Amino acid sequence: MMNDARIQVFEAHQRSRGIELEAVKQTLKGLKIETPSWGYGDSGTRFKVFKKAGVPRTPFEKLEDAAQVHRLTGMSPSVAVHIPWDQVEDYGRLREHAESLGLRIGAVNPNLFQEDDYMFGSITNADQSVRRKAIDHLLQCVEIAKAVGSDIVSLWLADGTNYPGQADIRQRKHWMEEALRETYQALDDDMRLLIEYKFFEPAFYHTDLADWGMAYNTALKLGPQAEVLVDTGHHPQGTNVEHIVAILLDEERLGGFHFNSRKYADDDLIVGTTNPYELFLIFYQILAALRDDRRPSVQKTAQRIAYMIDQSHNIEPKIPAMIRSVLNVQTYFAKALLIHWEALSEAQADQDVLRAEALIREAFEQDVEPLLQVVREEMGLPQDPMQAFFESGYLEKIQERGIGGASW
Ligand code: LRH
Ligand code: MN
Repeated sequence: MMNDARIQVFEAHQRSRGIELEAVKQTLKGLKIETPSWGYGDSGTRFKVFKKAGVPRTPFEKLEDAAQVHRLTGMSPSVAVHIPWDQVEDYGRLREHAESLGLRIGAVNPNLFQEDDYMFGSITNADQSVRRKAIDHLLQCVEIAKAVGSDIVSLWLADGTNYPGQADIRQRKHWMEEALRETYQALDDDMRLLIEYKFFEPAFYHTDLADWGMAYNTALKLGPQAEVLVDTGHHPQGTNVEHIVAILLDEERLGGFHFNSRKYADDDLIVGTTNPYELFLIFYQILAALRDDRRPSVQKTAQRIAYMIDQSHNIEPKIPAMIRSVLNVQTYFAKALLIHWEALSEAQADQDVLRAEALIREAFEQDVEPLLQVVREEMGLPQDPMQAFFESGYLEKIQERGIGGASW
């Protein structure tokens, strides 16, 4: 356990900053971050997929690896699945296996980007039979979500074109909306359809769902169970992602995140490793919305955001990379919880620009390690989840799986 002195210094300092630590700890204990089944498999770039020993060979083994992350961090009780990467005979058995590991199946992700038929698009394809095939896959994923007890279908469309003139962009939009309407109508009342946008790749001229505005417009047209998913790697350089988050929150259409980080394009690197301040500022906007008693429906939207990791660990050991990711999200969420909100609203009211900026940066600069240690202690979790993993012998045990596990 970290020496009490350091924790007492931290607690005294936060009290002097006017921070209510008990409330902060409660909020931190409630933070849940879903991990992606595909983050445990082999993955790579168009240049190379490096095969590693011990990689899970089945969706069942992916759940077993995910269970290690939850056991050690206490924050990842659900796993997102991708169909057909996680296709199984009996989804009831997959659900039971998850529950036997203390997990639940989270977002179900359809895959409309790996069939040859989708070369010119899936639900936007000019060929009606291809659109029908794609819609049937979406409807199958809605049924899989019901079978595994999931309330989220999370859709990313790779659809787009590579050259001007290649296709009728507006006609594709109508085919897309028609297909999503049919999918939306298949949802149960407690389910949500999350719409993920991306400004390019694999299409290199136009992408049918390229930015938050197109996803938001589509969600509005579908209905209240349709929301936007923000993948932090899907924006052009220079985009103010936390601004988009604030707008989608205020419009009550922010449904979830795919957290990762990037330096150039959709690099899918470990979240918080290249631009931690952006991650912190995203949580600043979310916590500001959570505290906004003037707008209870915005608070409700902020309370049910689905926090998910979406990364490809091309060279990193998979499970440690996932533990690192969850701990990074926890760290920057904790820093945002240490914002002095009263002082901030005073500075904003006084239009005291430098004071306001300082209050935000100051929270980012807080060392939250003592706080995280106390929270882990109170949750009965190891002080250093990463060290605990390496000492668990689990990595050695899974080497028996050999090389050639699941990859996407
Ligand atoms: C697309 C994406 C999408 C997933 C895939 C694994 O870039 O972010 O969320 O389906 O990665
Ligand atoms: Mn994503």
